[in-house]
Amino acid sequence: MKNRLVAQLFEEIADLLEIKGENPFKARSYRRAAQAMEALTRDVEELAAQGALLEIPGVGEALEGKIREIVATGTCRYLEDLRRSVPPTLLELLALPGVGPKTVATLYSTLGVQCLADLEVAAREGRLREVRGLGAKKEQAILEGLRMAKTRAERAPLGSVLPLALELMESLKQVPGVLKLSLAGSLRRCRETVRDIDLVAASDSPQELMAAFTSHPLVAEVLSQGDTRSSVRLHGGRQCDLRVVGEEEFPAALMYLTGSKEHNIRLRERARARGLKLNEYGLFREEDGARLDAGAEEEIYRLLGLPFITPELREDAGELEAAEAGRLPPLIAAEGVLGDLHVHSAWSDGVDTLETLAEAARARGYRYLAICDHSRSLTVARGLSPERVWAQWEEIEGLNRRWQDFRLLRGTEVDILKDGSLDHPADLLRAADVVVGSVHSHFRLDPEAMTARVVRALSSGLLDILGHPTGRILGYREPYALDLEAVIRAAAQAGASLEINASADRLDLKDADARRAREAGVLLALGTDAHSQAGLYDMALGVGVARRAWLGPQDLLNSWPAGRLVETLRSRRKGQAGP
Ligand code: DGT
Ligand code: CA
Ligand code: ZN
Repeated sequence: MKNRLVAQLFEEIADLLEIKGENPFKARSYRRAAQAMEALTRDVEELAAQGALLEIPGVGEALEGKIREIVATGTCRYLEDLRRSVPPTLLELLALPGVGPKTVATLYSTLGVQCLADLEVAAREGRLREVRGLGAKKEQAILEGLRMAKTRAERAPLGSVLPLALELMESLKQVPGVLKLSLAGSLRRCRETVRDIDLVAASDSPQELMAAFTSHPLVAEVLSQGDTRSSVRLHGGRQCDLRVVGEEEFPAALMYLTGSKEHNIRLRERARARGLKLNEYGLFREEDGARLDAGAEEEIYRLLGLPFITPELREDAGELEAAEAGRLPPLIAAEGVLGDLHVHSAWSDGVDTLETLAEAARARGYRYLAICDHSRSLTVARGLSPERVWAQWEEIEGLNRRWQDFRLLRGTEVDILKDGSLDHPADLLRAADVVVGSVHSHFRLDPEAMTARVVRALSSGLLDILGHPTGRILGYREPYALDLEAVIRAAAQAGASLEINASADRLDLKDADARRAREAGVLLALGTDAHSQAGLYDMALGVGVARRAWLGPQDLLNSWPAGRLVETLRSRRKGQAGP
């Protein structure tokens, strides 16, 4: 299907026309046709072959010719001419939030801005605020957008990289001679963002493995290739390094490449203090250089007088001291998560029915799934009125009669309004199985007002879980200005939980904050915020964050069976009048 291609090129034509300041109707007609192409259920190539392109809404004779050309050649002359008429780097500006073709046109014509670097200089020098139609606020927003774009290029969210890495590993495992293959680096430690993908393998035929690696379909460019180390850039831009060692060296190499660097340094000091030498090739006796046999990382730790330390804890954040003292906490594992406490259905802005979600949850082995659709103030997400929530809960009760070992929980994600009041009446909230409350509007309140807003919502006693407590979107939106310490105190006082939102683009609370919350006596709750059954997979990311926060089953609501969970939450909400 070339439908997407045609749509993309038409969007580009529209952008270029607007940037050039040409007749706005012309640009609009290309955009409309692009939208029609996106929505088209039939194959545009077939339509072209049948001479039926004019049946597509918004496509007249001028556009018909261009579609034919694109289908046949992958581009069209009109677009090529337009591309030549403006600096190609100008289109990169469109990736910034709040920067559309009109702004680009203004920046180009008044300040001569041709690329991101020009724009950054102009914004830093305060020249944007002088331009009519831009102003100081826009200048600030553009600087912020430029900064976020830079961090995105350097570090990608865990959830955007992990699937690529796993797919790559799946095929590399099949290569003859491969004995061991593992993730390493920050990805294995489940850091929320990663700079690159580090892989380590042990193999009998390294050349064959390297050849498979560098010729993999996910690879866009080979940066370097050798028998022990190769480096590639994947489609989408992420770098991936593969290190291949002998089987004997594998545990030490894996340990070294997993890091963190700080953890490694502490381990090497510890080895030295015991007359040993630890490096990426193995563990050796200092006096005669003899190798100490270690078949796995566990044995290296044991030879250093330590229990195994799981990769998520290897940050030199107290794990070595705790290991030494025999006080490493038991950590939550995927199997310990009995249910997902934050999921959206097609009743609001999700795509799947309650039944589909329930079956997907059951297939994962969950005992429960909390359906928490949006409340009415969130109109963009088709939020539910109280009446609709009651109706939904009735459907849930009906469905629940089907299962012995599984339960949909009657939940809601109620909006915390600007003043800290809640978007549903107290009687509805008291009757729920699970109440998640979240901020979805007025993100730019000053820190005092934002903190007071959230604290008031928590003190209502009607929230079980504060959803995505800081509101950040990885790589796109900073946490809102908020006194998190005060929020943690308020949650502790109210007996409410804070969410670890496991959605790939949030991971909110983050590891260090979740750990602090737990230390202040607050329980945490894992929720994927899934808007489709596929979103349930993000739980693995949330578990990674929880482990990095040193959380065990006793620290997470998700390890409670449904009965205890619902009874505890409801009895706490009982008799609360609300904010
Ligand atoms: P990243 O890539 O920034 O997300 O984080 P990492 O931890 O994956 O860092 P990376 O890819 O530079 O290196 C992978 C591992 O290799 C790292 O976690 C520990 C080890 N490593 C790298 N450089 C050094 C070093 O200079 N000293 C020691 N001890 N270990 C290193
Ligand atoms: Ca790395
Ligand atoms: Zn939300």
